[in-house]
Amino acid sequence: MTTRTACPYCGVGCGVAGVAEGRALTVAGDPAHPANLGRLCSKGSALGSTVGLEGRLLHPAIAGRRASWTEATRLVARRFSEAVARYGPDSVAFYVSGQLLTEDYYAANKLMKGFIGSGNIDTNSRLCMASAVVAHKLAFGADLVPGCYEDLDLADLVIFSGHNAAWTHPVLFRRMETARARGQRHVVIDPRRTDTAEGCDLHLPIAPQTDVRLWNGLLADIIRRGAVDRGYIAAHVSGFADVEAELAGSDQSVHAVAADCGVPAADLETFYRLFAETPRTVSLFSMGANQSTQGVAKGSAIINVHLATGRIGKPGACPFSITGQPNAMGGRETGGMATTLAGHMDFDDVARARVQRFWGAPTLAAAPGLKAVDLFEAVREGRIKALWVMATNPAVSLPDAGRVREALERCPFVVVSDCMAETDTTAFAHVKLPALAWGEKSGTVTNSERRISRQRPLFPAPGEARADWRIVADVATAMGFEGFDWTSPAQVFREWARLTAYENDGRMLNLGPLAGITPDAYEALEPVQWPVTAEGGTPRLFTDGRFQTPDGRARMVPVAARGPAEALDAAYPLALNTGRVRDHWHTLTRTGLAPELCRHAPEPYVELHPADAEPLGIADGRLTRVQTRRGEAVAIARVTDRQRPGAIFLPLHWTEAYAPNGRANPLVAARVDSRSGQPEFKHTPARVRPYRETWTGFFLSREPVRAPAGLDLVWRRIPQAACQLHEFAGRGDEAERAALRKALGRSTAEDVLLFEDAATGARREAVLENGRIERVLFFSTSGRLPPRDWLADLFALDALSPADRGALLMGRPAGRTADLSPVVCACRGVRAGKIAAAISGGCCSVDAVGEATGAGTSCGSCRPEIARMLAAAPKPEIQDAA
Ligand SMILES: Nc1nc2c(c(=O)[nH]1)N[C@H]1C(S)=C(S)[C@@H](COP(=O)(O)OP(=O)(O)OC[C@H]3O[C@@H](n4cnc5c(=O)[nH]c(N)nc54)[C@H](O)[C@@H]3O)O[C@H]1N2
Ligand SMILES: Nc1nc2c(c(=O)[nH]1)N[C@H]1C(S)=C(S)[C@@H](COP(=O)(O)OP(=O)(O)OC[C@H]3O[C@@H](n4cnc5c(=O)[nH]c(N)nc54)[C@H](O)[C@@H]3O)O[C@H]1N2
Ligand code: SF4
Ligand SMILES: [Mo]
Repeated sequence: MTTRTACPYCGVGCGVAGVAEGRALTVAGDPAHPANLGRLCSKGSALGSTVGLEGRLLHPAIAGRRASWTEATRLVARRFSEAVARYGPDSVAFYVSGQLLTEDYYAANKLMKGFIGSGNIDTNSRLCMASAVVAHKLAFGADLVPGCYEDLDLADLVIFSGHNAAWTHPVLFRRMETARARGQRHVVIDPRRTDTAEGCDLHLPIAPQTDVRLWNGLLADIIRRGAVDRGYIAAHVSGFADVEAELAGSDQSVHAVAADCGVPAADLETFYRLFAETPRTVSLFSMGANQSTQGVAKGSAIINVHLATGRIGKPGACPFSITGQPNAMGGRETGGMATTLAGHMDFDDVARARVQRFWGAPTLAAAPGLKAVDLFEAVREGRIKALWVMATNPAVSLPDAGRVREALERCPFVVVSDCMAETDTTAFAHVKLPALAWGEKSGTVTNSERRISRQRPLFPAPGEARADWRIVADVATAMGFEGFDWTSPAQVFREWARLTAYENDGRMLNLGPLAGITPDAYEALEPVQWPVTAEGGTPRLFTDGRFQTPDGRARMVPVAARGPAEALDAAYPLALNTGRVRDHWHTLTRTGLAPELCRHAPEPYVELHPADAEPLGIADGRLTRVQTRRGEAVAIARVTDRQRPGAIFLPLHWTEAYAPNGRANPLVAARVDSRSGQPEFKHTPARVRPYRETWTGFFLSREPVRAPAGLDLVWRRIPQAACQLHEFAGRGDEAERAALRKALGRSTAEDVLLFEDAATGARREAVLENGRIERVLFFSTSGRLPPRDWLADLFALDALSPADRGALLMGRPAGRTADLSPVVCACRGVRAGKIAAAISGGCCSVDAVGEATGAGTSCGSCRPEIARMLAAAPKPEIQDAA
């Protein structure tokens, strides 16, 4: 039986058609879902590899020992009640996530703001969407996303502002590539030449954090050209004169702006002209805009331009803040952020009284609570006595992560609800509560275009795992509160939909017609965009030029260009930027389970420009230290001119479990935008140094192994199809290697193959049991190690052939050379080497490469990378026909 559900990863919100058999799952894109029309990216396609039960948290645990639900629920209720009784409601906090369902979010927010009576519930969307939320509220009167995906099909110009859509919203990107075939143009504003920028019409590799200057310059240019829509402004917009006055305060000539932004004036001129001439323009903005101490200003500067040109509420024209997580939007709706109350209502007396009445709540939070970074600082300072973390991994994902770990360590009572038993955050939990995972849970999510979709279960609940909304409701009931006696997600949803309609005197977030939805109708709910009216959903907002402000007019907001919070200096001369890779999702708790998703970027890397690498002796592929005033990471150097000189990039994904030295966030400063509280993840002053390892090695085993304590190694675990690969490097001598050998455990097996060469420092050993390979450990002081693939594949065999056994310590099968290049196509497992061979063999288009190698023919996420390889390949000589 096929179940229609929604992908648990990004905010595109693709529909997934899944067929489950036991715990096995095959997935395809849901052709009927309007977000993806049947497509999936590499992550969505690999969902089947991530739904096994290995590593799952399947029963509650208190202080590391198994406990019953009754015991765990009572303990959590008691500790929270005690803290509230002794220290007041603001002594407790929830830290939640855009990966919760709307029903979960609604329940958690109701408990904290309505019954405990504190505003202290914040979400990881603070790290993600908070700046856009504030910019929306300033301009539109509420956190409203004007556009829809159809606008991306209809636009003639799409601007990607700090948005690497090719990797982070791949299915939408492919949709826009289709539009490009009919002439849509793409401008990318990003300091890096990303796969989104590769092959676009115009890439503006701006100096980090100069977006406000660029967008202000654009508005000034539009004014100069007389391209302002005076009629629209007169009818629908306030604040234009103030913005104009602000712009007049500095030199807005194209030359001056281009110089400040570090881009060629001619390119900026091209962009400005293209914008002025193209009414159907969508400006997408994402983390390159939001994750900044000027995040709100960046959003406002973008929205200002659209308001001044009347490019909003019209087909193919809008500013478009794209959401990251599957339900970032749902959290913003329900009140998951400490700065809103619920249902797009704030903390004014009228709204507070209304929500209290609706909930029948004994009390109500009087004021906004602590925002994520401040919240964890309050935990560290001992002001928070009990903390409950749900569906997020703050020990990895918050900035200045060392400080966050200190906070968790010091907190008297930490509860973590997660699907996985061992994350960097559950390590600090006094109580672990097992949550249902994707494929088990049931409820709704809202994607980037305000579209509500159902997540439906494919499997029965494993072990004792429970729905997040139910865990919250049980604790609320155990605390003695009424109003949490729901028995299904449909009931929670109905109550939520009723709240959106309750005394609604103009809130656009309104699901009124769904307030009476029957259980059957909830089961069958088709994707629908809010506001929901009697006629159905609403694709586009503001089509009548009315906004949710008291006078119905949008507001332009003057914004001044500033620098980043912490300027570069001689000691830390490089701008550290952080972000995502194509096939991984955040802290690897799920994509790390799919070996095919671990191949594209197997281990932590740092991208830097040759001009920064060469003087320091940093070569491509070598281990490199990245240092800031807060911490250090070690990563493989990728020396490339896709980076700007002076700027470096480190992915955010790796954790204690996978690469303890490769974590980004111990390095990132916890500086936030003063209005949104969103951290500046994209800019921390840094420096790089070669790591200078004296030896390297790798270890293959059937089970994952953690980096041994007490040894100063660079350690990475890379899951393989049939085993676990551990790569390491050290700076010590033979004693260090001996200590590692000891830590990895001596084998009791009889059958040990060993090769040692004291002269070259090489040592290779393989352990077999009953003819089956169990472990392989290779060391080298010369840097020469064989490829790992063939050895890793041997773990799939029940017994080795004599030939394989003979070749084992060579690390490669006799007479065959292996392709060591990275995997480009995750779905078909095609490596760069094979693609390069196809290109030099005459394939001159992405499709031709696909036909020859299979690469790019499944989900298509790798197509931009293949295009890049094609563009970089030497062109065959073209003979002029005489
Ligand atoms: N594969 C994958 N996809 C994901 C996720 C994932 O983990 N993996 N996570 C999801 C989530 S939660 C989110 S929030 C989204 C994020 O999606 P994106 O925002 O596209 O992702 P990032 O890589 O964080 O950052 C985007 C770009 O901002 C650029 N940038 C840095 N500084 C500046 C600047 O000063 N100005 C400008 N204009 N650009 C700058 C970076 O170089 C980077 O290329 O992705 C979602 N999709
Ligand atoms: N340096 C740097 N840091 C960043 C960013 C950046 O660009 N640079 N981006 C930031 C952004 S935009 C984001 S969104 C965050 C993301 O950061 P996190 O939210 O910390 O990352 P995830 O790995 O998605 O964590 C989700 C956790 O919830 C668990 N989980 C999954 N589903 C469920 C469920 O249904 N219920 C429960 N209870 N648990 C579940 C997973 O196992 C996992 O442990 O990272 C932020 N951190
Ligand atoms: S684009 Fe990929 S990750 Fe995002 S929702 Fe679609 S399939 Fe999932
Ligand atoms: Mo995000």
